[in-house]
Amino acid sequence: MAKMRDLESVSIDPQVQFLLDKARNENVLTAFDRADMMNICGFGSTGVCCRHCLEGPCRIAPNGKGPQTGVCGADVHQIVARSFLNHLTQGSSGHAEHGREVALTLLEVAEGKAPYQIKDVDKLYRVAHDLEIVTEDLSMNEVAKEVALKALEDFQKQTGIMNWVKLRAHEDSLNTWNKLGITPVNAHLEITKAVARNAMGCDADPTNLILGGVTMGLIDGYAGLHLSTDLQDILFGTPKAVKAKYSMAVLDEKKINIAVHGHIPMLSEKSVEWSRRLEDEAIKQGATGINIVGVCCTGNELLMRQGVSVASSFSSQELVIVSGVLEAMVVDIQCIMPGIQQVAECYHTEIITTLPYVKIAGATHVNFEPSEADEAAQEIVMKAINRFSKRDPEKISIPDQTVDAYAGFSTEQIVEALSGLNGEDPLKPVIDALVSGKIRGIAALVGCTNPREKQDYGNTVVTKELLKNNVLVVSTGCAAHSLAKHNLMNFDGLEYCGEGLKEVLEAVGNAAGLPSLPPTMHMGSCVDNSRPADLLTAIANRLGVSMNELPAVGSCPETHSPKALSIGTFFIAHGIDVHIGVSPQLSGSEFVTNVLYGDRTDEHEVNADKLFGGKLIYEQDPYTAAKLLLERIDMKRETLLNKL
Ligand code: XCC
Ligand code: SF4
Repeated sequence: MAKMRDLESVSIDPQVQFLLDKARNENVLTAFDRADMMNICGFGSTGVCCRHCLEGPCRIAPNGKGPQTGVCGADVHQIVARSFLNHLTQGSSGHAEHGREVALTLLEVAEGKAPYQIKDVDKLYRVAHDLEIVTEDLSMNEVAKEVALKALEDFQKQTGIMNWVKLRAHEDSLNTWNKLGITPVNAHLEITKAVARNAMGCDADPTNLILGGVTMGLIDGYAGLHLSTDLQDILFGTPKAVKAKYSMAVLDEKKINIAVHGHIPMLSEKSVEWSRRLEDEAIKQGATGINIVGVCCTGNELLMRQGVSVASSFSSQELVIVSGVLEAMVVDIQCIMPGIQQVAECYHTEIITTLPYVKIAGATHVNFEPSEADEAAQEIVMKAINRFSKRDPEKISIPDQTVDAYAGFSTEQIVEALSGLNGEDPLKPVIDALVSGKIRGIAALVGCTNPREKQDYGNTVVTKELLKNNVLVVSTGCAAHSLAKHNLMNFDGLEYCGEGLKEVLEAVGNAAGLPSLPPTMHMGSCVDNSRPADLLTAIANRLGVSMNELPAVGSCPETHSPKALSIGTFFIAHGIDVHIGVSPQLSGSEFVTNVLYGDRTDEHEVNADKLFGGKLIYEQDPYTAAKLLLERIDMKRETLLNKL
C-alpha cells in the first residue's frame, strides 16, 4: 500500500482536509489517495509514448538508450508534437461540443420548442448586429433563430473563416493567423482534420503539428468559449455582480442537498427553477427546503447568474458526497470523475447522469433534452427529495464556515462599473492606471485543481504574489474556487493588494456604490475565458495596439485538463503569455519545448514568442512562476509605454 500524503499536503483548505480525513476513516477512496497509489509513468509523462497504431505502442527512451524512432520511423519530436496536438484536439472538442449544444438550444427556443426565455434581449441584438444580420423586419425569435443558425454555420461551412472569429478576434491577431494559414473554417472540419493529420503516416513535421495545435486553440476560443458565452448570456442573462457563498459548508443538514456538476447551464438552470417549485414536496419529507450547490464550472455558471453557492472545485468533488448529506449529484459533461459513483455507493447519494454520451456504470440516468427540460428537471429533483429519508445519521458531518465572495464580473459588468468613473470613455481609468503604473499589468488566473497537487496552493500563491505587485487579477474556472475560498474575492483579501492596485479597486468600487471591488474578479466558468479575452481586446483596441503588446498574462497553476491546454493555446495565439504549473508532458522533446517555451531572443528559428508574441511558461513553483510572469509583464510594459 502506498503511503498517503498527510492532510496538509493534500489541500490548504481545512474543510477539504476534514472531509478527506472522514473519507479515510470510513475507508472511502478518493482521488487524492488514488493519486498517491498511482505511479507516474516516465514515458507517458514526458510525451514520448505513442499508441497511434497497431505497430506499436512505441516509446523513445531518453539519453539515446534504446531505439530512437518508433517502428514507423517517427522520432521523439514527432511523437511529442503529436501527443500535444492530441491533448489540444481533445480539449477543444469538449468546448466545441459545449458551444454546439448551446447553439442548438437557442435554435429550439427561437422556434418555440424548448421551455426557456431569452433573458438578454439587448445582447441578442448586439450579437445579431455584429454578425451583420438585418433585424428590421424580424421578430425577436426570428433574430434569435438567425443568430443560432450563424452559430451552427461555424460547425458546417466549408470555405471562408468562422463567423465567431470574424466577430470577436482582434484584427492584428487574425492577420497573423491568416499569414500562417491556421485560421479555422469550421470547428468540426478542423477537429476532424486534426485527428486525421495526427494518425500514423500523416503529418510528421513537429512545427506543422504544433501549428495545427494552434488552430485547435482557436477552435476552443471561438467555437467553444466565445460562442458559448455569447449564446448563454442571450439565453440566461449576462452576469451582474452578485454576492454568494463558497466552501463545503454551503451544504445544509436540514435541507435536501443537490449538487449540480459539469458544464452546460441548460440543465442546471432548470434544476434551480424546479428546486424552487418543489419546495413543498421537500417539506413533506421533513426537510426545511432544497439547497442547490455548485461543483466545478456548472457551479460557476449558476453562481454568476443566480448567486447559487459553490461547494467544490474539481479535485475535491467526491468529498461533497462524503459529507453524508448530499441527496443527489446531477452531472452533464466534462470533469466528472467516474469515482463519484464508487463514493456514492458508500453513502445514500444518487448520481444522476443526463446526457446520452456521458453515462456512468451504476448511476441513474435521466435523459435531458432541452425540449423536455421541465420534465427531466422535475424528475431529477423528485429523485433527490425521495433520497432524504435514506440518510445515515452516523455518517453525517459537515464543516461549518462559509466564505463570502463577490462574482458576476462579466466584461459588460466591469465596463459598467468603470463608467461610474468615466461615462464617456469607460476604459480610460484602466488605461490611465496602466500607464501610471498603479496597475502594473493584468492577469487571468484560470484553470483547475488537480488531485496530485496541493489544492489551492499554487492558485492562491501566484495570485497573492501578483496582487502584491499591483497586477489586476481576474479569474475563471476551478481556479476561481480556490481564490474565493481563501478570501481573495471579498474585501478581506484587499490586504494582499499593492497600494496602487488597491487605490484603483476602491475608486471603481466606490463609483459603483461598493466599498471597493474585490481583490480578484470572478469572470465565470472556463468557457467564460472569452470574457478576459474580450476585455483585453477592448483595451488593445482602445490603445490602438495588438493584443501581444499588452502587459497581460494568463496563469494556470493547478490544471489537470487538456481543455486548459487548448484555452492556453488560444491565448498564446494572441501573443499573451500563459503559465502552467503542472507538467504539460512535453519534456521528451527539446525541439517541441523550444518552440513553445522559447523566447523571442533565442537562436531557435521558429518559436511561439517570435510568431505570436507570447509563449508557454512551465514552472511548478508558484513563487518563481509569479516572478517570471512579472518579468514578461515588465518587458511588455516598457515597449508599450515607449510606443504610446
Ligand atoms: Fe474542469 Fe471547468 Fe478545470 Fe474545473 S476548471 S476542473 S476543466 S471544471 Ni474549467
Ligand atoms: Fe509506433 Fe509509429 Fe505506430 Fe506510433 S505511429 S505506435 S511510433 S509505429
